[in-house]
Amino acid sequence: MSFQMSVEVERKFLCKADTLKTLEEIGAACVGQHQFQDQYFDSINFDLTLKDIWLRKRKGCWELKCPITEETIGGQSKAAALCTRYKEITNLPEIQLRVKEVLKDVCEDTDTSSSQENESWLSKMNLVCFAEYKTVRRSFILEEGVQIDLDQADFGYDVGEIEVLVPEGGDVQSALEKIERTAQKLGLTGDQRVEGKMSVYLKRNNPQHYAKLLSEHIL
Ligand code: V4E
Repeated sequence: MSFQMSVEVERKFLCKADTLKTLEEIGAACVGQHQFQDQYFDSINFDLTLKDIWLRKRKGCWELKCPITEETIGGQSKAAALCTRYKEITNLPEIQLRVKEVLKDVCEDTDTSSSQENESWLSKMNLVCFAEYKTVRRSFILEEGVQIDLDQADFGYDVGEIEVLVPEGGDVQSALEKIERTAQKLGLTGDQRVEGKMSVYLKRNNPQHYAKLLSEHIL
């Protein structure tokens, strides 16, 4: 059986007053604006996120982001260090299998095979929603496969991201190069990773878990 799986390579950046003007000047095409709500789920002891595994529901669809293991991150360039790479899984049975595998020590063995249509699998696996927010996103395309999103989260945080989706087994290195080229065109100069929405959300709403994720080098 084959599952939809890709690697999302992404660099976040701070939105400035002139970011929209710069996007226009470099010829980025606006491909639309939409709003969505994200709900993130974990066990009450945060067994998933403490392993850098992020389970969310967006627009009625389930998504799981997991760290990639294949690539050696050590010795990477400064530009590559500013990017995150996560495996993105969108097939619900595959998501359930992976979550079950991570939670196997803290959760009874549950049969989730009949839980596709409803959300009973969440309670069977003792998963609860720990973060919920809405985002207004404006998306732009610069070169083929390179998307730039400007996000406004409803809790008062704006952030941009340059994103390339690499199909499984595809060329992550070339994605990193595309992101670096785009960052240069946008005039991004900082050499610090920029915080994502979740980081800021947890800092404000669950400082204890935020501190734990920081100390485990997950955020
Ligand atoms: C992977 C991750 C989290 C899940 C949310 O991922 P993110 O890409 O930040 O969300 P969003 O809304 O932009 O999703 P998209 O539409 O691009 O799929 S929450 C924290 N992480 C880890 C993480 C990290 N350690 N550092 C940075 C800069 N980002 C994310």
